[in-house]
Amino acid sequence: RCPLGVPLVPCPAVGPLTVSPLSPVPQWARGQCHTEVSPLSPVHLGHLLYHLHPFLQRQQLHYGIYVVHQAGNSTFNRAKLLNVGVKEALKDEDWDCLFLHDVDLIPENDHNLYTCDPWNPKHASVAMNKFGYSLPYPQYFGGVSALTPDQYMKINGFPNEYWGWGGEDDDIATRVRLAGMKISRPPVSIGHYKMVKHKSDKGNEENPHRFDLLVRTQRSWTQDGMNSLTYVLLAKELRPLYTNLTVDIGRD
Ligand code: NGS
Repeated sequence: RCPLGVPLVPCPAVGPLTVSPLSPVPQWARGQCHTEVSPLSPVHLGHLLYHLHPFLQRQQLHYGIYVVHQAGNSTFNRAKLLNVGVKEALKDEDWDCLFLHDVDLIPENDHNLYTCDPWNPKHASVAMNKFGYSLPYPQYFGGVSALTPDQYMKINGFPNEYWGWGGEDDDIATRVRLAGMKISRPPVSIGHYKMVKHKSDKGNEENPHRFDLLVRTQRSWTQDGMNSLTYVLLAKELRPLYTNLTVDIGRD
């Protein structure tokens, strides 16, 4: 597990990267957060930061990156870690855009602007190398997304109840629809991402309950999300290249 976890990058072991894929959250131009989450090694975070800082600087954005680490050995919970990254990032600054970013995805095109669509939640990672640079299915919302704080609260944030791999991104796509919005996307020629290879993550095994949870989204989304988020922040360190959050989010 990573010794820490986001722009929300979630990392097992010490906590999440709310980039986390847990995540550190990069934020820019008067407010954008990057969050990534995922149970990945510090090597992935190093790669991401190496590419992301110059990328965001070329776009002349004011930003911050928050990496969210999931403390302990409980099953990974990407979406909850991202909620934590957002909550903590918004305590620091009045960010106007939140990027929720997996730690293993590197943007490949400078025209992929890390800004929010003022009208609709944006799905940025529309063309990943692992899917042959196309969407795997029309409603896919995984990888990298961007919402204004208003949009994030309108969908009640991300679900807290998906422990393990899969389904949470589909739940989020459903929330967007149920909240009366649409998914906005950059052109496929622009939303290119390279996934840094890794084996399947220990502590992030397939969630066997994900299909049961997904059929309940319509009933659960107003009760499960930012308005029900609980966690214990174990550490918040301002490092030179990112803010590192280590959080106890409980267990399944
Ligand atoms: C779907 C998953 C999503 C996942 C997507 C891509 O089947 O959470 O595959 O997965 N939905 C469910 O399991 C319900 S990937 O190829 O990146 O491992 O994001």
